[in-house]
Amino acid sequence: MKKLILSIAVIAALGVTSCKNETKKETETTTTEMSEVMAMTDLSFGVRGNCGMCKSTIEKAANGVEGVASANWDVDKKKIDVTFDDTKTDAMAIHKAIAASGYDTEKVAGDEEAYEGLPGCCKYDHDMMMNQSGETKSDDHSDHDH
Ligand SMILES: [Cu+2]
Repeated sequence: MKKLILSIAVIAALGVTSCKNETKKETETTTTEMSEVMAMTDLSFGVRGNCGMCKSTIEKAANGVEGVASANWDVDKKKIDVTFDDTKTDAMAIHKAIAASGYDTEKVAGDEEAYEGLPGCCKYDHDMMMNQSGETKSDDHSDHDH
């Protein structure tokens, strides 16, 4: 019982300190435990956005899809890395969830109403380059005919 009270106190103390700067942190920390146990698919694709607020909106949208274990959007590369359980969801569902939050992905255009509701700093340029890896994709098998 004493131990339980102690751990609650520790959690409460952590909560207080971490809430000072960021309020949306908890969504990122709860999703990592199961990723090693199950067969997970890693996926990266381009998503347009501007800033840290975009990052949290985009990642929240991706994490909101059932089966998504982690999502990390890179503000410089305009690219998201997602890990998901492919028995529960698929790439398209993640594209659509991000688009519904107002952000363009490589495959799905962002929802216009949601885009209009974004804070001013987040109203990204629709012509922005996505997936800026700096590397050229080496699709060796892309030149065959279907
Ligand atoms: Cu933003």
